[in-house]
Amino acid sequence: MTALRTTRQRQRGAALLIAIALLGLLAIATLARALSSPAGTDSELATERALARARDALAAYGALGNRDGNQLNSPGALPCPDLDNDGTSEELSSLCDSHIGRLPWRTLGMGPVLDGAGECLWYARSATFSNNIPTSQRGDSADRPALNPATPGGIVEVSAAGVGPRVAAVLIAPGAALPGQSRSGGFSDSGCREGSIEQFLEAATVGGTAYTHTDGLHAIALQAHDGFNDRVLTLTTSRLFASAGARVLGEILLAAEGESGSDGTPPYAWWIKNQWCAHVCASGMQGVVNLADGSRVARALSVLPACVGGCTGS
Ligand SMILES: [Ca+2]
Ligand SMILES: [Ca+2]
Repeated sequence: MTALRTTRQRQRGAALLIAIALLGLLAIATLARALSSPAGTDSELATERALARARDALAAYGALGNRDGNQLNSPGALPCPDLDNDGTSEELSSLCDSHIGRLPWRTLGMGPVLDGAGECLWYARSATFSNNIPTSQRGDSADRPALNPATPGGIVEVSAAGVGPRVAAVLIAPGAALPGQSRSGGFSDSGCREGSIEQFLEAATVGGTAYTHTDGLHAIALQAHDGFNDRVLTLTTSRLFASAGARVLGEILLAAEGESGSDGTPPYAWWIKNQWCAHVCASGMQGVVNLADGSRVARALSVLPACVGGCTGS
């Protein structure tokens, strides 16, 4: 009898150990699953982070107007999107036949920029902000205006409240493929899935009017719903020229330091063609660039170009 009782106790002990082991495995599996598939908020955070990184890089690029840091392009000019999915901008005018495409992350000096669904960002710029427009032709026509803080953006922001302000550019996170959309299973050399723009970006209706991302003319800021899951972050003209204006003030300083007797007039075509003299003013010992949203960029400068006037109200 004693031997039988001992055997039963051993069996119960073994069963208990197995149960504990199974519970442990279940806990490990649950933890692993939680870590490998982020919750909705983590995915959304990844998307917001990608959009913000891309916007900062775009504004920085726009401050120089080109990748090489030379003086050929206008401060504030934005690159052509990547239209053939290799990560680089179509920089030659003859190859840039659209103002919407994928973010040219190689040209911006970034690695691949992915949203929370693992998709590459898209990007649209205002046609008038194109750095495919030669500086020598700026100010010659309505579609090639002088590029400065007063130049209006060409992309219309759309929210649930309706049509909003115009912006210089928009970054778009496409999100996961929706029913009816088909994207390649693999990735190209750029790290982005292949597929036409309609396979990534959608349209939405606000107040009875349909707006679409695929035309590159709208920035639709709406919550995801059936048939629409794009997320956007806009680059306003003020945010763009906060960087580009700082560069212009820096160029005045460099010109003044570089040549004895100089009044700081930058010796480049972009200064004249983009009418910067009318967009820099003097406030005490500071050079100031006023931005469209009422904010301003200022820098202490010992001299300012002779054509620069005093700031209104200072
Ligand atoms: Ca390309
Ligand atoms: Ca989408």
